[in-house]
Amino acid sequence: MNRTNYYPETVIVIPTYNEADNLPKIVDEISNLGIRNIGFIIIDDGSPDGTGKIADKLSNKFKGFFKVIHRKEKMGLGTAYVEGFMCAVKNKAKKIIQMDADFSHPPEELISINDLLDSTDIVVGSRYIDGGGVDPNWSLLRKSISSFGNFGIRLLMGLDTRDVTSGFKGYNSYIFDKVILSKLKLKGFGFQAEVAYRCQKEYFSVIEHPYVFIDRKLGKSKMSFGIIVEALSKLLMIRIRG
Ligand SMILES: Nc1nc2c(ncn2[C@@H]2O[C@H](COP(=O)(O)OP(=O)(O)OP(=O)(O)O)[C@@H](O)[C@H]2O)c(=O)[nH]1
Ligand SMILES: [Mg+2]
Repeated sequence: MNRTNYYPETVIVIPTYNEADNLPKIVDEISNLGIRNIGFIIIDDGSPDGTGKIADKLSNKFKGFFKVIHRKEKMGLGTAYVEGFMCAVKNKAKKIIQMDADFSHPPEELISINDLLDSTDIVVGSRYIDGGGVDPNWSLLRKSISSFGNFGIRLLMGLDTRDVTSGFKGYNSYIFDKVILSKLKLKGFGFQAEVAYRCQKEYFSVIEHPYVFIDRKLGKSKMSFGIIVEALSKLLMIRIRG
């Protein structure tokens, strides 16, 4: 197959920072789901554990579309997604699905998300609708922080979507004609709500698809207090300025 002339129908966009143990496993699971004409875009921020090199090896092995974007240092989830989505659009992907590398987003749900994208503009993997949920091992405190945080951001931004901080989402790529990627501002997990806000302003149709968020088994979380402060302060500014 001539990979230079090969356009994927569905592209899975995965940002990675120190995911050496997870990345090969998740690519393997996703590849075996039987989704037609699937491709991958991995955005690695110079992971000290060698995830970038592992991604290159996977790219050489994979038969279809597989791009690895290497950035020198850790620059945040939001900017990684922007580069990944831009690359997907440039390569004429029809559907773009974002997910984490750490198995918190169950790969098997991709089948439904991919199918649902035929009947709606956007699909949001949702923890906060019937059938969705979070890891049963979470303490009541952690569950409360997560759901109140989500509810607070939803209220702040005036969003209809129930799971506004979801990082498990699919888009028909034409939405990025209206939601201008270079204008997105948030670097951390608040990026998810910023995209949800921009999509709602353009009246795109959204279907929420339930999934259960499972805690990572391998590797470490990159969530930090700074990322939460960024989300709240910048989202407030976006809401005020529109
Ligand atoms: N390229 C890139 N990827 C990142 C960055 N920060 C996190 N990631 C990746 O983004 C995904 C989500 O990051 P996690 O560390 O799991 O953060 P989280 O899901 O918000 O936190 P947990 O709930 O603890 O898992 C994973 O695939 C990470 O490897 C970053 O700055 N750059
Ligand atoms: Mg995670």
